[in-house]
Amino acid sequence: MSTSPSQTALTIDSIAIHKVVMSLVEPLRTSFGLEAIRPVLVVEMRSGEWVGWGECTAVYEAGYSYETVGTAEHILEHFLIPRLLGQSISAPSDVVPLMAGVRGHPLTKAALEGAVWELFAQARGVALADLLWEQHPLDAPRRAEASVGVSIGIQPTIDDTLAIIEKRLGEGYRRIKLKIAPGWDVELAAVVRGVFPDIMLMLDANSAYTLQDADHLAELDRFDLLMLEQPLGYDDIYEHSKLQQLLKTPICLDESILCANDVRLALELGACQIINLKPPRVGGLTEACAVHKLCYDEGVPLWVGGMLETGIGRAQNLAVASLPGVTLPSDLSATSRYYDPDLTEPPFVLGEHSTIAVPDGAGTGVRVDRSRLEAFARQWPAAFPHLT
Ligand code: OSB
Ligand code: MG
Repeated sequence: MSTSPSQTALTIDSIAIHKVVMSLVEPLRTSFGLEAIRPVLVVEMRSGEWVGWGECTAVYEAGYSYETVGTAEHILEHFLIPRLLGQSISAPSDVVPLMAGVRGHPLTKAALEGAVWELFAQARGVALADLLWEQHPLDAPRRAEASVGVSIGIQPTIDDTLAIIEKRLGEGYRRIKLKIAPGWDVELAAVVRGVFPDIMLMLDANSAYTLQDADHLAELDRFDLLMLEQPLGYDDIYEHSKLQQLLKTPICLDESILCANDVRLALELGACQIINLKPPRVGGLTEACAVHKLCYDEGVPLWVGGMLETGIGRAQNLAVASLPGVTLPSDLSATSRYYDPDLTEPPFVLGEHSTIAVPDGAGTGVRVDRSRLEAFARQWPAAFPHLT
């Protein structure tokens, strides 16, 4: 490297999009649908000798978010990539104002932003986790491993759920999250609590209820839940503040937190007690660092959510989960639970005490396996002919 590490300026020379098909080892059923095969847009960004990778977490349908793979490709190709090509950037966060002229589309922007962060981590020869920590230096250091838990989808029967919980506890996961929906909630929680009285248990509704369900949701208070994630509208904060007054169970917001200011609003209104931080949902790692700093300063419990990312997005989420303000277990399980094989090597494995080690090497600590990238890309035309 010719420049001094803190003054690295990088020019974005090229950006390629790879369209790959990822088949989940275990499909996930949520209140908004079933995910089994995911079309994923992977961004490969080059600057001189460096390569940075990003992943767009938008999926086929507008279920979790209004963004889809189709909208993401359109916005990338016509509006975002042209704004970045040839630009010289002196810090990763410089890319945020370059994209600000395009409103919304956080999952799409995050794909490019993540690649820029990786470029800088590589060029500076530091771990992405350390680069993120430097964004807002705090009294506390980052952690060498992230505390993690596992998320379990809606199953055909409660007995099936019990069997999966048993298996996950056996694998070493210490925090269990169950997806719920109307008709799959209070009885499920009652049975699970009866069988596993002491586990760290939480529920995620993915916006499946309304404020009229408040009395029903209050029945969950008996089960000593760690939290109830996003019970009401995907874009709501106000009604969650009404619901939180009626519940003892802490509400955690996921879908409706799109930036640090949403966290401020939610805290001022008393809409939640816990924040789920998904870096792509807030538009990327720069805003993720801002959310983290706010929660750290305000003493708000925080954890990192997941959206079934490949190893590219998972490595970035893991770096965020290493930050000191992340105080609760994150939705980051072992690679083998999601994809086998994944796009990246080495796989993430579950360590002692329900943790995953945060890579120390330069960059994200994972490398993309190009032959797999190409093999998964070849599956696209047959799997998603209308998206070619
Ligand atoms: O709501 O947290 C969510 C997956 C896709 C979209 C939304 C969500 C999820 C998960 C998966 O809960 C968490 C995981 O298995 O890592
Ligand atoms: Mg959620």
